Amino acid sequence: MKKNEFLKELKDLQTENKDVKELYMEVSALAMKYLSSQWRPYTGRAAYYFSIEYLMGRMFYNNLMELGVAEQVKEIFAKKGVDIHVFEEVEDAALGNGGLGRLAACFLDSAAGLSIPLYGYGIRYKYGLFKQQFINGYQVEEPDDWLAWGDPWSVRKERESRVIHFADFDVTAVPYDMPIIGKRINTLRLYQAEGSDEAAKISEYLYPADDTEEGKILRIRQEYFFSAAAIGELVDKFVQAHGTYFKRFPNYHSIQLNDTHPVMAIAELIRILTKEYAVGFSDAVRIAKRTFNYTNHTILPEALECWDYQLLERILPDIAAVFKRLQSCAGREWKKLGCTESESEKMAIVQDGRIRMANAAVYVASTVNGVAEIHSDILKKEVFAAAYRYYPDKFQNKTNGVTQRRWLMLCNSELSAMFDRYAAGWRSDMKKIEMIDTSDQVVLHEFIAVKETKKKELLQYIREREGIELPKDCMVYSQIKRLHEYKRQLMTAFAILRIYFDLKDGKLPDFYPSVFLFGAKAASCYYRAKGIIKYINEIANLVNHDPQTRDKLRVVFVQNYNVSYAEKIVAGSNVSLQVSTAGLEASGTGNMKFMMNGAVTVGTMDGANIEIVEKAGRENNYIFGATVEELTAIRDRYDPNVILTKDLEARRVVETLTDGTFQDDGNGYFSELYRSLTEGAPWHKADNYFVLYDLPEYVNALLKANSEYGNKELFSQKALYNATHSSYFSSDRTIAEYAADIWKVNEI
Ligand code: 26V
Repeated sequence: MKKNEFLKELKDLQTENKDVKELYMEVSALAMKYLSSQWRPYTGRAAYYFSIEYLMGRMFYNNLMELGVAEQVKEIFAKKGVDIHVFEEVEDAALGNGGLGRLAACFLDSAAGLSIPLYGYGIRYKYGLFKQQFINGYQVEEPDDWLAWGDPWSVRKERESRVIHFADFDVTAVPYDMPIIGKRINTLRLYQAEGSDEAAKISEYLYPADDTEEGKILRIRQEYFFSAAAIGELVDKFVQAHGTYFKRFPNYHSIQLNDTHPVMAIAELIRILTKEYAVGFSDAVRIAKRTFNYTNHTILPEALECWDYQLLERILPDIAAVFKRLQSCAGREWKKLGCTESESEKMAIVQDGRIRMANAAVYVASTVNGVAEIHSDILKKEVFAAAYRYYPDKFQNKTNGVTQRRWLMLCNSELSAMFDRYAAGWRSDMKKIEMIDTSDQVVLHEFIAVKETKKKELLQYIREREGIELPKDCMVYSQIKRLHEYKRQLMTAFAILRIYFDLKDGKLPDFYPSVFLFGAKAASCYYRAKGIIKYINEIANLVNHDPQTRDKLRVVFVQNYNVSYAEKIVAGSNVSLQVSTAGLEASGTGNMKFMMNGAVTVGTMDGANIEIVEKAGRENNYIFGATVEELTAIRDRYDPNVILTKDLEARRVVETLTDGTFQDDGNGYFSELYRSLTEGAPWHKADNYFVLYDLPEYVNALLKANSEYGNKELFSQKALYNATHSSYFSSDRTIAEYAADIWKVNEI
C-alpha cells in the first residue's frame, strides 16, 4: 500500500457513530496495512535484545509520526470533526516497571531509526503494570487490562508457536509481532503462554510477587519461558539457513541480555547444542561466550537475582545441570588463571545451593556494561571486581539515552518547531541544536513562551485528571520515577515541609510560588514505599489547604503515573528532581527527558546526572549532597541521631512522622518510616540512604533554584542551555555505540 492509498482510505473512513476504540482499531489496522510491505523478514547478522520488560507507552501517535503521516491524519480527522486528542483515552502498553523497560523501548526505537537490525524478544503479559489510584491518600492497585483496548499493533503468528517444556507440564509460546518503525522496520516479538490454565499463568502478570516459593517458581518459569522460546527460534532458523556448523552461530547473532532476567537463555543455548546437536560442552560454552552480552542495571543487592538450585532443579532439571557444569568449567578456568579461593568464590555461579545469575552472565558474556560512567566504574571496582581483574577487556560503559522522537518531537512539538527554526536539520542530526545561541534574546523569549505553553497544558491536564486547580504562575518541580527508598522521595517530602514551615514563619518572603509534582508507583509488596506515598499525600493535604501558604506552595502526587503522563510532565516542568543517594542510581533516564525539554536538574552526583552537568555545565544546574567518596568516608560512623539532636529544623520535620501532624489511621506506616531513619532495622543501619545527611543542602539547592527563577531570563537561559546540550543523551548515540562496540552490526 502506498502513502496516498493509505491517506485515501483514511479519508473514506466512516467515523460517524463510532467510539474511540473502533476508530483506534480501524486507523491502526489501516496503518499496519500501509507498513506491511516494508516489514520484511531479515536473515543477515543481527542484534537481539532479550528483556523481561518493555514499557512501550501509547503506540498510536508515535507510530503515525514514525510513518510520517501524523499531520495528515490529524487534518483528515479534523475535517470529519474528530479531534486527534481523543486517542489519548487509549491506554499505554505498560509491560514494564520503570527505567529498564522504558530503556528497552527507547533502544528499539533508535535502532529502527538508525536502520540497525535489532530484534526485541519478551513476554506478552495479559496484565501490565497495575493501575494506581489513591483512596484516602493510600495507593490502591487494580489490574491493568490493557488488551481491553484491543491490540491492533500486533500480529499473532500462530504458526510460529513453539512448545516449551517444564518438568511438570508443557507450555505453548505463541508469538505476537509488533512493528518497530523507523528508517527500517524491526520487530518486537512478545510470547504469550497458552495450553492450559497453569500454562497461561506464565504470561498473565508482570513481576508477580516473588516473596513466596510459589511466586519464585512462577518468576523462574517466566524467565525460562521467553528465553527458551527465543533461543529455540534462533537456533531453528540458523539450522534451516546454515546447517549445524554452530561455530558460525555467533557470526549471525549478538544477543544483549537486559539485566539477568534472560540469563536462562545462556543455559538454554548450551542445553540445546549439547543435548540436541551433540556439541561438546566446552565447545557449546565457547559458542555462548561469543553470542551473549550482558548489561547490568542496578547494584542494589536485593535486586541481584539468585535462584535456589533445588527449586530450579525441580522444574528445569537440565537447565540446573547446565549451570552446575558451567560452574565446574569456570572453576577450572579460574584455577588456571591463578585466582585465589576468595576471588573464585566472589565469581561463583553456583554456590551454597544458589545460582547467582549475574555471575553466570559475567562469566559467559563477551561484554559486560553498566549504564552510566559512574555505574560502570562501580561495577569494575566493587560489584564485579574479581572478574574485572581477570577479564578486564569484557568491561565497557554505555551511558543510557532516550529517544528524542517520543521524548521531544512527540511530547513537545513546540520546542521541536523552535529547534527547526534555529537549528535546521537537527531532527536527523541532533548535535546541531548545540549551535543555538542561548543568550540571543529572541531565541530566549521564544523558549520562555514555549515553556509557558507546555506548563499551561500540563496544569490543564492535571486539572482534568486529578481535579486539582493549580496557580497559573508557578514554578514546577517534578520527581517522577519508581518509588524506592534510594531515590529519596522521602527527602523531597522533608524538604517541602522545611519550606512550608519557613513560609509560615515568614522566613521566605521572596519565595516564588511553586508546585511540587510527584509521580510514582510503589511495588505492591513494598511496605515503606507505600508509607511514603501516604505521607506525601498527607503533606499535600495540609499544604494545599493552608490559606497562609496555598498561594505559594502546592504539592500534587498524580495518580497512575505512566509513560503518557511522563510525556506531559517532562515538557511542562522547570526543575527535574534527581536526588538518589550517590552511587545507587545506575543511570536514570528521566533526568535526560527533562533536560531535553529544557528543565534544570536539582540533583546529586549520581548516575547520569554527572554526565548531564558535564555537558550542560554545573553552573546551569543545582548539584548538592554527598558524593560517593564522601559517603564511603563517613558510612561507618554516620549517626542520623546526632543530626536530629543538633538541627532543630530537621527534627521538626522528621517528627511529623510520629507527633500526630499526619495520620496513617493506625497502620503503622509512619512510625516504621521514623524508626528506619532513627534506629534502622535488622537488615540495615539507621537512615541507610543518608536522607538526613543531605537534607539541608537539598533545601538550599531548591531555594537557590527558586530565587533564580525570579529572574526569568537568567533561569531560562540555564534551562535552554540544558536542552541544547542534550544530544549526547539521545538513545541514537547509545545505540550507535552498542552497534559499533558490542554487536558489530552495521546499518543496513
Ligand atoms: C527493581 C526492584 C523491583 C522491586 C523492588 C526493589 C527493586 C529494586 C531495584 C530494581 C531495579 C531493576 C532494574 C532497573 O530498572 N534499573 C534501572 O535501569 C535503568 C535503565 O538502565 C536505569 O536508568 C536506572 O537507574 C535503574 O534503576
